[in-house]
Amino acid sequence: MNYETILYDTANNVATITLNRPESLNAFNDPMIAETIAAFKQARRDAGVRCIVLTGSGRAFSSGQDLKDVQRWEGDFSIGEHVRRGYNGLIMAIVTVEKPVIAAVNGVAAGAGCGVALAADLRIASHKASFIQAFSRVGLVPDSGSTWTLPRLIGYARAYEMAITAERVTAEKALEWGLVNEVVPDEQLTEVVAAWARSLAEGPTLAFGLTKRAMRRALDLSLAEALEYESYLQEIAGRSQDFQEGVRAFTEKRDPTFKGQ
Ligand code: LHQ
Repeated sequence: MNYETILYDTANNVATITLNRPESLNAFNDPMIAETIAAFKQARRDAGVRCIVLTGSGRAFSSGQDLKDVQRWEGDFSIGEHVRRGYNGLIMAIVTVEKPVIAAVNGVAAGAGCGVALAADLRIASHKASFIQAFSRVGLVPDSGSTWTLPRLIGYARAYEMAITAERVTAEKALEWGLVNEVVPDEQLTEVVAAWARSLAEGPTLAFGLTKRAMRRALDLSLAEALEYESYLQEIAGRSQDFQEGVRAFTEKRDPTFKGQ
């Protein structure tokens, strides 16, 4: 597939999606929203892809909605429909793909760009990264799932503070708050993310995908319902080649070779 606003690359069972509008700090215009959704669908369909990395080109992860596009919107333009048709689909594409998604946060993630980073399963941040719930700077409410993800990740008070102050949260603060999994020196980000992605792509990726489904679903379930859903998914994982291989490797005292099947 040919993309104009993003880069899509696969190597070693890892798909890397790079937001590629560096002149606007990777602001989302309509084509970039559509192409990022298409890229996640492409990665979902490709059985050879066992881990997905999302990052930005240049010095930013993403500055959110392209505000220069906004100025061209006509009077009766529906922002609600724009969000419904665009960002909602993008967030759902990220959270429903049953493969681990790593956001390699290379710089600022603002507004919808922050929401997109928060939708990933893991966030590895450069020490130059920062997170800004910039929506209120332009008189809007958080979208792109931020009202759902942010309080779950860092608690209500901090989430609300980020939303109403729209202040920059540094990578170090984000680590302290549990917003990111790891912070690394900028020059090591690519290497550290590649090591994470390689390790995940060599893992029992069927189980990783089912784990994502279970944990995301459990956020809305009672304990009794979650226990039942775990049993259901364990039935599936327990029939996988990876389970057989894992047990065999343990008894043979060697490292397992997982196929994600
Ligand atoms: C940009 C942008 C940008 C265009 C930097 N657009 N060009 C949903 C539905 C409908 C409507 C609206 O929104 C939403 C959801 C949202 O995402 S709302 C939040 C939208 N985003 C923002 O409010 C963030 C705007 N950007 C900034 O506050 C700053 O650029 C940050 C803090 C991200 C980075 O600051 P600096 O490092 O100082 O960079 P800069 O401001 O100098 O930007 C560099 C260039 O990028 C500059 O262009 P220029 O031609 O002057 O060099 C900016 O105009 C451009 N740019 N963000 N969102």
